[in-house]
Amino acid sequence: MTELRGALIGCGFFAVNQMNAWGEIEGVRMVAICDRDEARLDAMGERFGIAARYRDAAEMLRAEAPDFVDIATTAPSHRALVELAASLSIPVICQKPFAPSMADARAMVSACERAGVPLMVHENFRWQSPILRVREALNAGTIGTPFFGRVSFRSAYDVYSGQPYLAEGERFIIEDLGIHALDIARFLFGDVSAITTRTKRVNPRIRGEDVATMLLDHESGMHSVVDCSYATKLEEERFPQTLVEIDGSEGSIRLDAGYRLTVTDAQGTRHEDVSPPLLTWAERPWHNIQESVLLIQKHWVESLRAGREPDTSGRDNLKTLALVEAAYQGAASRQTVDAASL
Ligand code: NAD
Ligand code: 89Y
Repeated sequence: MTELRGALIGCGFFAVNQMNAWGEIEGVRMVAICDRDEARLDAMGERFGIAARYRDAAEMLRAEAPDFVDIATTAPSHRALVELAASLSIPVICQKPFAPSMADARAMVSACERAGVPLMVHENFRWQSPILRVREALNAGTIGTPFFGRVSFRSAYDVYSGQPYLAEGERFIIEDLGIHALDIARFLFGDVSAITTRTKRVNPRIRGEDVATMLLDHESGMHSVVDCSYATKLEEERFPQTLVEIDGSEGSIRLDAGYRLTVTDAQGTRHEDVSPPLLTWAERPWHNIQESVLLIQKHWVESLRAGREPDTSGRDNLKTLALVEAAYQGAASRQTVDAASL
């Protein structure tokens, strides 16, 4: 097996997880890192023993010619960096949110397609092992035909201290977190034809919305509710658990707090603890997300080696991003938005 040489752009808050996960994947070596901010660049370099450090992404990619590049910057920089990778024929992973607009996202997908360059969006929530177990239970078919779904994320965890930009943008929860929940809804229930959205800002110290409730019409005919909040103070903080409800003609599935999976069907009710493992480098409560980073990056390596399109390719992610745009449009107009209109 030939070794894959990777390079990272963006040495901020979340990239540490990506670097830790790369370190666990056999046949991959991260050879170079880049950040405009020298202090962050050096901190990451020291932590992971990487000497090849660059302030400029183009300079790094030209000098190192890596087998892939992992972009862990925030959305405004994504288009220029993905187009740069495509122009140099370097396979590319890009963090979510993929782009600040559909126009940018489409341009990035086209640039990579024209160049024949694989592109995956780091849309990792569908790779959380509890969510994978829900899909397995659903695919087993014992609950019959699903007619209702709910994907719910409600918390009051302080995400602003680690990611201060979340408090500053005009858009917040749908673009940052709801995007994952919408992707999970697509993953479990299929593509969406229309979306109806209501939003609110509860926390007066942030600029965007911190509560969103969305009703989805799926192409299959089923309906689901995707709800998210960073203003929900509960007896027990659940961050970053996504809860799921599915009702079918012959039974139901619940992923409840504490990673408790319950399946009810003609055989009766079964409970299962589907808690994610605590990886050596992970820490609670982030371990659920951290495990999904490892799983999505393994999927990238397998897809790249096999010449297969990754499940959360740029092309696939256009559909999730379109739901984000449609949700903001619908929240503003208070109208149901046809997903195809985007
Ligand atoms: P951050 O601001 O802490 O880090 C981003 C880094 O990128 C900064 O150090 C910045 O200097 C650098 N940077 C920006 N543009 C650059 C450029 N052109 N060249 C070189 N360096 C550049 O951000 P973060 O909190 O780590 O988030 C990064 C992305 O990860 C965001 O899009 C966020 O939504 C996403 N994220 C994803 C998950 C997940 O579970 N998938 C979780 C948290 C954050
Ligand atoms: O940025 C967000 C993400 O993708 O997962 C959780 C998060 O870090 C805060 O909402």
